[in-house]
Amino acid sequence: MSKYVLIGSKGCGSVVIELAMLKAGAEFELEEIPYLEPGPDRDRLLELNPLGQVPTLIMPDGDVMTESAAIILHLADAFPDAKLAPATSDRQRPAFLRWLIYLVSEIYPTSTFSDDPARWQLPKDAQDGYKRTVDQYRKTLWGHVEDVADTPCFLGNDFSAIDLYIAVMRNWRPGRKEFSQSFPKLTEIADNIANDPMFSGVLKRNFDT
Ligand SMILES: N[C@@H](CCC(=O)N[C@@H](CS)C(=O)NCC(=O)O)C(=O)O
Repeated sequence: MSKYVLIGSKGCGSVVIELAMLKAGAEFELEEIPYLEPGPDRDRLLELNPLGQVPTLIMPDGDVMTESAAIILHLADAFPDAKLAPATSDRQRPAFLRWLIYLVSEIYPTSTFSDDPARWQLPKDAQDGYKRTVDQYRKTLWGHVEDVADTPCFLGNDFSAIDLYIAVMRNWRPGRKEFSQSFPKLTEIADNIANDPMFSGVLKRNFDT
């Protein structure tokens, strides 16, 4: 095997990695699967990643990587010309690391733990209120990102993979319309990515926009 195999699903965090692969010019194959649906695809995914999450990446040497931020940092190392991350000596590097990890550890899990409250045994009559509370909290979390965001890229003039996350995650609940009303700088960053011919096709395919 000489290329990456990216296991992903429509509209998921795997789209961030697909965009990063394009930017890196990495050779990869995308395997889109219904990641939550019981069946052979999910069984195989669980063998590769016990959390059954996408993105799951099979490396050219057959090793497996999970966790989108780790995959981004790997791609940044393996394909430095793509500038997915500021160089270690760059003064933007600490801010990049801080907000990359914030996106995956603070904001991303608000989807995991509230998209389907029934999964977590929440009583039916509590589910709507819970979702509203989490949505409000997610809005607060995004607000902190908006407060520190620069434009046209999150880090100012320099593209980084954080821009890719924003371009993907703005489509998640409660949706990009509400997102654009609350977060103009993040919307500008996401629009710049969506208008880039390198990324526009993948974003259209995933988010029907
Ligand atoms: N921390 C992981 C989160 C990945 C994740 O939660 N992916 C979602 C799809 S967007 C998923 O697979 N959810 C299924 C689950 O958590 O059971 C990452 O950043 O890659």
